Amino acid sequence: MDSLAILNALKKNFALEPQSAKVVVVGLGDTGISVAHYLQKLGFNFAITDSRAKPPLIDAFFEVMPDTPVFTGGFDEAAFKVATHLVVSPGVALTEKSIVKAVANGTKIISDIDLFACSVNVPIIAITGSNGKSTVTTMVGEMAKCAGKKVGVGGNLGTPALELLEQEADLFVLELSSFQLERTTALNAVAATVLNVSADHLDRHNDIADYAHEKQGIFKGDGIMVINVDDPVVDAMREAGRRLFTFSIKKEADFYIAGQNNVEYLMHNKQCLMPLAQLPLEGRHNAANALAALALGGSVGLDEQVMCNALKTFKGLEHRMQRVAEIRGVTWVNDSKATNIGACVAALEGYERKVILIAGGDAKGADMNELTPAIKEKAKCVVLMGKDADLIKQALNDCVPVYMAENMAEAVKISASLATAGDSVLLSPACASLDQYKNYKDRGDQFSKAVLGLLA
Ligand code: UMA
Ligand code: ADP
Repeated sequence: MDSLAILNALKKNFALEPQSAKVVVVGLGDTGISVAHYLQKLGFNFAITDSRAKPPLIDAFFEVMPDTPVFTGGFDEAAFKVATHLVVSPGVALTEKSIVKAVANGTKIISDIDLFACSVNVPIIAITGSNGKSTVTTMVGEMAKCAGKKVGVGGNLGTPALELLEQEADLFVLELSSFQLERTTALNAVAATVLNVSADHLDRHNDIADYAHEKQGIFKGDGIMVINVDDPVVDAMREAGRRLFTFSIKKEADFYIAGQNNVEYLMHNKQCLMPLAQLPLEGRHNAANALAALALGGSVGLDEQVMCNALKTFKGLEHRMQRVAEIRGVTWVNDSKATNIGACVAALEGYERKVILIAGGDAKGADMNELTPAIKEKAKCVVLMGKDADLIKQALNDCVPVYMAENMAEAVKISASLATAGDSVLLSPACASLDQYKNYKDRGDQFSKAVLGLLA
């Protein structure tokens, strides 16, 4: 879209005009920096504020935009007072006192996703859910590439949406978090899905109903709804009069799984698309992800056989059910991205034989009792570490043997001493990693390093 059309859309949606707006970008992270570049290109007046004394990216930012006013070490009250618009980064809660005060004074809150939505006139596919977002987003991106489309893939996945505007695209695929959605009003995706809803981020949302409501925001507009009928919370989001595709791994739906002559197939409208066994990913939940991706790709007219070819060669993402090694008959699996209970339960459900589970970290306010039934059924024993290890131990109430570890090296050592040939050791923490690690990747890398160390 050209600048004039973008400016018109910003004016229409948010009364955001370079002549009159005073914009404050809240947060100097990846999102904040992408917003700063965007606003500068369009000729807006803006400042940036960040609650941290020295946000990690500040030096690099000043090298490219040395003249931008930046206020750190707290949100600048004076800047908020004169602001007409706040573009708030997803890592900053809208319940921050100074933001609540600004809203009460009439300041508009918008997100980078709002700015993005006002700046494109090609289809956007939008994906949220408690688990599977990154996998499905990447799958749909691969499908579109295989179909010869120029596709921009990003959002919560990693590349901020506004950075995707730097390259020409005829389709965008965005992973969106509840934090991004709760402050977005302008998105009208051509197709959108909430993959599933289970407890997560309850340290930022009031309760699971509030969290689900924010996720439901992805369906704003009139695009096709892709609905997981196996999840009652998602199923209840259907809207009368809207075009929708359903998917299920349990029963017949628009996209589903069915057996024919002892072979399970991914199906669409009673037609076999491909044998499920040709999907090269562990875990039944990945069949659900593949069906969701097929429905989303189908919504923009991608050819079904091309989409299936993309699925057959899909490598999966690191730190999600990733097989690290088989050592002396023991299989070690890195599922460090399981940062909530739903992901850990899905991982456990994929096993027929009981596993040794390494779990723990920051529970983010979740009720760890919800983990107990799956552990009781699928874990031979559990090795716990991190800030909320005791919470999990209490929830388990001795239903399986529990071992406590100080760090990953110790957790792997204990697991190795408990495992015998034929066992799997699964790192699927059900918790965030930030209490002990830089992020889930760091946690997964430390696991892999410790596991490979067993070979020495
Ligand atoms: N922060 C402050 N003060 C501030 C601003 C930020 O303390 O004034 C802290 C935040 O609490 C957070 C960190 O700085 O711990 C980064 O926050 P941010 O909003 O600046 O984050 P970005 O660097 O812009 O990255 C964000 C997403 N991060 C979050 O939502 C926390 C990234 O998702 C996303 O890839 C990126 O935008 C591009 O869209 C990451 C994430 O962890 C992967 N997301 C959560 C998840 O997947 O569970 C929601
Ligand atoms: P997200 O981006 O939503 O965090 P990922 O694709 O990165 O999703 O996967 C995160 C975790 O959730 C991993 O542990 C993965 O094995 C698990 N997972 C992936 N898809 C699903 C699903 N459909 N249901 C439950 N768990 C899932």
